[in-house]
Parts: sequence; C-alpha cells; structure tokens
Amino acid sequence: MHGRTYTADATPGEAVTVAGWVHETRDLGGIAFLILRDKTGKIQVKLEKDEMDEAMVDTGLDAHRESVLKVEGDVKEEPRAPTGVEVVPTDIEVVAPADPELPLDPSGKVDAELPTRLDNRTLDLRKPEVQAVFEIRAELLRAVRDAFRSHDATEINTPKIVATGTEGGTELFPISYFGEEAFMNQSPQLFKQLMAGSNLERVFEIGPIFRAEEHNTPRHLNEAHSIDFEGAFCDHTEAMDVAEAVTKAAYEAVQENCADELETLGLADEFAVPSGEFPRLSYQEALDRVNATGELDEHLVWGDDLSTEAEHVLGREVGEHYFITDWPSEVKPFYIKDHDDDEEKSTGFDMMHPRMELVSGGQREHRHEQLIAGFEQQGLDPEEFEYYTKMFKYGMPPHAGWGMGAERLLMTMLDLDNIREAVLFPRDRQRLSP
Ligand code: AMO
Repeated sequence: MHGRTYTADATPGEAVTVAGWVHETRDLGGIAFLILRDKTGKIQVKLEKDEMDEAMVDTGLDAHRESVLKVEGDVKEEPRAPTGVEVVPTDIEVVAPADPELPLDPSGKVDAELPTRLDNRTLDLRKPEVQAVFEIRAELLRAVRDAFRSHDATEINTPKIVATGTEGGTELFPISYFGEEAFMNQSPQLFKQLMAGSNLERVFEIGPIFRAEEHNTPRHLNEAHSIDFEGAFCDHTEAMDVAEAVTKAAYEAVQENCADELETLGLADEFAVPSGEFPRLSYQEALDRVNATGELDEHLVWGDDLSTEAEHVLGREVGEHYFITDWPSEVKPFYIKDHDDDEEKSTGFDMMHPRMELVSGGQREHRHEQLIAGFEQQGLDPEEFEYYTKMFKYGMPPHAGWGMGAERLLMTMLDLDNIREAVLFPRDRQRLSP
C-alpha cells in the first residue's frame, strides 16, 4: 500500500493511491472535501455526491476524523485546494476506523493539558509542532554522535542494572535481580572510566539514567537520557572543549537540517547557534557575580551549592552558555580529581545554559591510593567498588569526561517550558505509564 499522500508536486493527470488520516471533512452539500494527512503533508480529496458512486461517497463521509483511509483516484489541478491539486477518487477504503470521541484533538483547534497529551502520545504526535520536537531530538542525537566520532570517540553501551550506585546513595531505584538487591544505574560513570583506561581511550554513550529523586520540577525526570563522554589523556579543560564543541554541533545541525521544524515551532527567526567561546567562570567568580547583584536574600560563601534561584541570577548576568570551574572539592563526588596545587579546589566543572545546568564533569582521580581515600572520605566502602578500583592498579592514564542531559539540551534549545515535552514517555513521580 502506498502510505504517502501526494502533495503539491503530484502531477495532474496522474493516477495515485494515497493513504492517511482524515484531518478534516468539509461537507458543502452537493460537494464535500476530505483532507487527508500524513508525514509528508495534506491532500484534498473531492467528493461529488451526484456524480460519484454513492457507496464510495458514503464511506468517505462516514469516516470519523483520524480514521485512516486509502484512496485511489486521479490527480487534478485545483487552485483553490490547499496544495493546488486534489484527488478525484475512484475508490475509498477504510483502513483503520477512529472513534468519534477523541481524547485530544490532533488538529490543535482545542488545546490539551500536558497530562492528557502524555496519556495520548500517538494522537499528540500527529500535531506538527509536537512531531517537530521529536524530529529535532533525533537530529540532535545524530549530530552529537557525529561530533563525538570527529573527536575520535567510540560509542559504547554499559549496563543499566548494577550492583552499586555512584551519584549519592539516596537516589537509587532498587530492583530484585534473581533475589539479590540490585539498582537501576544513575550514570555510566564508572564504566565509561573503565573504558577510558582500555585501548578505546575515548568513549561516549547515549543512554538512560535513573534517578529516584522525590522532587517534581519542570527540569527533572526520573528516567532521563545522558550523553556521556570520557577521554584518556584528557584534562578538565580539554573535556570542556569537547562539551562545547558537541553542544555547538547539535545547534548547527538543527539549524541546517531542521528549518521546517523550526518554522513549525515559530523559532525560525530567533534560533541561533551559540557563537564564540563559552565563558569559563571559576566557582568563586560565580559566587561573587551572584552576590554583587544583591538579588538573593543570602550571601553565598565558599562551599555553598548554587540554588536554582542563584543559577537563574547568574544565567541572566552571563546571558549565554558558560562554564563554572574549580568547584570546592567537598561538593564534588569521589571520582573528581582535586587540583594538584590546592586540594580544596577540584577540577570539577558544570556547563550551564542561562536557564539551567546542562553538564557536569571533571578530570578524574586516576591514582589508586588517592581514589581509595576518596571513597572513604565520602563514607563509601571501597570493597564494594573493587571491580572498578582494581583497574586503577594496572595502568590507568589521567582521564576526564562529563555527562550532559539530552532532554535539557533539547528543552533549552527549543525553549520548552517543561522537560516532559522533550521526552516521549516521561517517567516522573506521578507517571509510570504509558
Ligand atoms: P550529573 O548527576 O550532574 O553528573 O548529571 C549530568 C547531567 O545529566 C542531566 N541530569 C538530569 N536531567 C534530567 N533529569 C534528571 N533527574 C537529571 N539528572 C541529571 C543534567 C546533568 O547536568 N557522572 C556525572 C557526570 C560526569 O562527571 O561525567 C553525573 O551523572 O543535565
């Protein structure tokens, strides 16, 4: 069966078979129009009641909106049709009927709340502006993969069912693994490091991460997708270079290859690839700039984490993507290396969009003894991580890397209000299905 509807480039006089969803039916009495829709666009089908087979006309007119029809017929020029041509049918078949009551209106005439949209994603994605988000998401991920390849990184996949967590013990989803306690992985952190120490040297992964965070915010998911990089013989500044390059590559690809989607989203004019180098502020400079605005009730001091409010103040100040570097060692995890000349300061960095954090990363502690000490300082039992720590005894080079939230990259790029709009089937506190 021909799935494609013919659009403006159909040749008049051509016999065609088109199939698609009934977008709209306009019954003007003696004459009626069906507008069929598919991925390629819309096409008008003309029904002339007195001149055409009655059963065929009835089949067309009785089909409820969003039913799938297959229409055979001839293409005729018709300047008044939305695409300048119409199909004059010789046969109409109902391929898949739709109930008259739809849970949401794909024509977009009636707005639906986000939960209704998420409950009915199939119908929701029949709307061009929602489809556009996911076409762009796919292009973004393609561009990210290409950018990593051009940085000599090899794509890997690491387990999502694991025995231990890495990003702080409280945010794990426990599962039962043949009667043993296991967890959904919060980050490929330890595995990507293990691969940086292999002959792969530079690796990347795009995969799900699971965070059992209790809070419900517009920028947190309980299942998100992380774009991870790890490179041997890299320090934190080179890792930042890669994060910046990957981000710019994603924007460039979307600008170049998603013009129609950006137009559909009303972003064609304002969409801009970040230009110039992203400013790199030290953590101390970041605190100073926030404090200087006087916009926060509190005065930030060394060791404070940046609250969402502080991030927003700083984002407004800087006004573009930027890095925060040299975080206090005490707020960064055990695997982040401290500066050699000042152990209060770590090589940990974040990459920020003015709205929120996109990336965390740093140079890693690659020295076995110091790594074990780091576990102990953080109250973790190094024995549990022996599969990881022992590889640091067999020639683990200095390495650095980072993780970037794919949904956050997409939502900030397209100025989406809620991170749930950037993932097909979000997992949050209230949502486990569909
Ligand atoms: P972190 O925990 O900061 O670092 O996560 C890295 C990036 O992943 C995204 N992210 C999330 N996005 C949506 N919902 C969530 N709940 C969520 N949690 C994280 C953010 C964040 O900046 N192992 C380190 C990375 C590294 O050092 O390589 C890590 O996971 O965009």
